Amino acid sequence: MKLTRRTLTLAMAAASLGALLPATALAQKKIVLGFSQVGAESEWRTANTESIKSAAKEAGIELKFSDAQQKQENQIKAIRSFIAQKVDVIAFSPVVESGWETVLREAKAAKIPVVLTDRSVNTKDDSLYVSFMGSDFVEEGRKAGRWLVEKMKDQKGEVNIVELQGTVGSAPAIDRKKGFEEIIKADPKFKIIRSQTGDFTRAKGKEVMEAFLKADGKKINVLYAHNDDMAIGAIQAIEEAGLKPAKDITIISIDAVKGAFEAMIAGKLNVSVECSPLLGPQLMSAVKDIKAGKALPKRIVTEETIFPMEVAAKEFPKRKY
Ligand code: GZL
Repeated sequence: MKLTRRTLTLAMAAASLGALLPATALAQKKIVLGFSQVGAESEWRTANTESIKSAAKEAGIELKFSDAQQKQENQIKAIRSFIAQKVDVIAFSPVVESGWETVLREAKAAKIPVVLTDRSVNTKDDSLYVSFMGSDFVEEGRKAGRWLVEKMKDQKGEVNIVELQGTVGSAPAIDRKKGFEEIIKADPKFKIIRSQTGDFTRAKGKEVMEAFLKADGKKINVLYAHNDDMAIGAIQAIEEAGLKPAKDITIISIDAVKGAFEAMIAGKLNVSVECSPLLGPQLMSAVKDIKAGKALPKRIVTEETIFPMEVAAKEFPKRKY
């Protein structure tokens, strides 16, 4: 490129300006995101955490990450710490729906925008958060119910269902129950004879299923588990009771994590409704939009499907979580 006198002058001016400004001012200041995660209770959660951490790295966003070990008080503490550190944006997956308004008002007073991911909160004041991105848990419950109604359409007698609920008070537990019951109530042959929380974990899912089997063993036709981890724990209990999972007891679950595909391929789980944990890239894009002053939709719904055991082997190699 031929250097004209003008180009040379401009280049020298830029160089001298650069020498005047501290290097940091020249480098784009990194966006700082404070993220409070529910915990590490399930395969789904582990995949969700991985998605958030890798997407932050990819996006060049500084991530301050906190694991609340499924305790709301730890999430509130983490959010207050992010406020004190004056992060640019706060995001979190609320372990339960209620009890957030005070701390969200503190974030609002500090002028720090908040994004809800995965789960939502109960609040009348939706100015307390910019956007909620995640699955439609009611629809996930409906998908589970519709699959069961279709599977049992020729069944004449009663269909006795036991239900392993997710964490008490959490949006997925409340809404997955609601959606499932909305569908099965159309036919009185479907009866939920027992329903108890397994807190989304394998260990608790196994423990509660052992109690269900002890109380109602032979009467149980169907298990509806709000996530795969509890279903996998329950499968162990069913086998230890001398019964065949997915044959003696039809098993319906939600998440579609790797463990669910392995169980379906082994013929031990009938179906898993997809609930994608891969929210990281969408969250980082939202964070950048917020910093750029762009408006965000209040609700961003994750697109999902359902995987019956018949397609598991074909679909498994394509799965990303
Ligand atoms: C759903 C998520 C739930 C998963 C569980 O989006 O909040 O929490 O279904 C996880 O596996 O523990």
